[in-house]
Amino acid sequence: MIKVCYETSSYGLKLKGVSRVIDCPVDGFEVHLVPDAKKLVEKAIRAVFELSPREVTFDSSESIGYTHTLHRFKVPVLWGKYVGARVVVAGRKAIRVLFTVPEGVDLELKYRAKQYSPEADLAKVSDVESSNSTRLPRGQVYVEVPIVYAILGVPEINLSKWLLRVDGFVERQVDLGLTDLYEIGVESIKADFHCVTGWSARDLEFTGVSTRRVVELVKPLNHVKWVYVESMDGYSTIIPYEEFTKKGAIIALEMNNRPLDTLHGYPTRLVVPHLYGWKSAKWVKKITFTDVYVDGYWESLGYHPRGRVDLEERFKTN
Ligand SMILES: Nc1nc2c(c(=O)[nH]1)N[C@H]1C(S)=C(S)[C@@H](COP(=O)(O)O)O[C@H]1N2
Ligand SMILES: [Mo]
Repeated sequence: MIKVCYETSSYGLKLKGVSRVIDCPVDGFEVHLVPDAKKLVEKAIRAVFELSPREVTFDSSESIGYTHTLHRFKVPVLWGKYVGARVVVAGRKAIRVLFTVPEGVDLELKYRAKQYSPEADLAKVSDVESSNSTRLPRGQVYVEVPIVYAILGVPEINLSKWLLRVDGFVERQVDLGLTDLYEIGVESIKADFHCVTGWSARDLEFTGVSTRRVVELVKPLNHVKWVYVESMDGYSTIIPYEEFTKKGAIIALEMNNRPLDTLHGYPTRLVVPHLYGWKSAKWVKKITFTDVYVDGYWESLGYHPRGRVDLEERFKTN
């Protein structure tokens, strides 16, 4: 049922009091309803931790697209603290169970956790080209306006101190203010926006500096494979270099011809329309070109390293 577990974490989760995530792909466990998922959590805990759980309590369920469901549970441990458990279900099969271990809880694992490596999840090739088609992608429903998310809260912005840093394996590292960004040259794109939870917003217009323009400016070195993006609120995400530089990807300064409003990421956010929305980090402060894969906030909770909408890459599969 569980052959391997990965240990991971991310800065944003640490801000939420989670010190590490134990993420285990699951094979051959059917989940129809919440009680099945609860059984899986109880089994998995015994398989993974040196811990015999007391009452596992149900927290909430959420549908992710048409095909996926997420069930959340709480597993009380000592001192009134609890380990969070998440069961990811695709159709009727559990595909992952993840445990979020809080700061100050030192749980022994029954084996050595491994490091997730994204290669297998990226290898899935397809003849479907990433397209900006106006058709509704599989598993999505239209909403009138994009739903605002701020999983780590809305940061306070002091524009006089704000600079966007672009660094890592580049020929020229830069720090850019808002006027620098406008001077580099802005353009507008029109695109649909797709959140992995299943909603899509149509025909949003974003104005800003294309990621291709940024790449021309800093000149990433040949061995760059990943782009790690950090936000002022502590949020982070990671994008394959190849996807980051695709046409349509933009460091947005405006949405629908007005400066981004605070809730949508002022002063700048990334928008990569062909990837699920969590890759489009708001309140961006740093973009780092790198050769290694590291989980960002949602990737550390089992979400896909690439997140292409046309391939329905919602969760990791390995
Ligand atoms: N800093 C930050 N960026 C973020 C998020 C967040 O919580 N914090 N949520 C992501 C998710 S899951 C989605 S779907 C989009 C939503 O964009 P919106 O809030 O502008 O609608 O922002 C993404 N960028
Ligand atoms: Mo999202």
